Amino acid sequence: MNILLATGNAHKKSELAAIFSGHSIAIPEDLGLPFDVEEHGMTFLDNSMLKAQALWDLLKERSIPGSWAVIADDSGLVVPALGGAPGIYSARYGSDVYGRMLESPERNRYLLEQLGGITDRRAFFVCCMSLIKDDYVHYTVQETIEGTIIDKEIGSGGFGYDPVFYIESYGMTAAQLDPELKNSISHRGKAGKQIAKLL
Ligand code: ITT
Repeated sequence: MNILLATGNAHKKSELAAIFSGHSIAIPEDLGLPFDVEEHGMTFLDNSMLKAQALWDLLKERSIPGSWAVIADDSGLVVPALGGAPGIYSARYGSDVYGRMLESPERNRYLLEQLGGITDRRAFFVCCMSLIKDDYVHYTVQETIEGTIIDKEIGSGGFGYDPVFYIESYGMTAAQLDPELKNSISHRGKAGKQIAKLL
């Protein structure tokens, strides 16, 4: 099946391409589609469905030939000791303070500053993934992976908050995991597996 991913994040694309390896994967850029949707929802669910619907509408509006399924993923890091932050604002965390989008290492430093003096380091990643196969055939699943936030970045794999997200049962950060292993246990990997079954 042809799958169009509602993302501009290259790391997500490569993780999702591995999860949906039996299918042909494209992102809007590959089809020359100008896809930039404002994520104004209040939950991962809102934003995931909003991105999927916006891309589905665009696909139809442009009459792109072929039979397509659209998949969107809204994800982020939730830290209970910070009241759930960065949560749905994970990609933009700290940008209100700095007046610009931060690079991942800067964002991780900002997160560690916010956690200064806090001993409860529990955190989890959330991934809400939506599939649209037809105007009236929509599916959404949401998954998590638990970990703790450590005081410095370790590892060079993955992306975003992976270097500060430590997974107890593997004794390493998400950035130290082999990509295949990350995909088999992560929030995105678990959600993707459910969506793959629905495909
Ligand atoms: P798209 O909306 O274009 O897909 P995005 O990066 O803006 O790309 P989100 O709105 O879903 O995606 O924001 C997710 C942010 O949460 C992402 O930029 C990372 O900072 C963080 N994040 C999500 N999944 C992650 C993972 O597996 N590892 C590390 N950080 C992750």
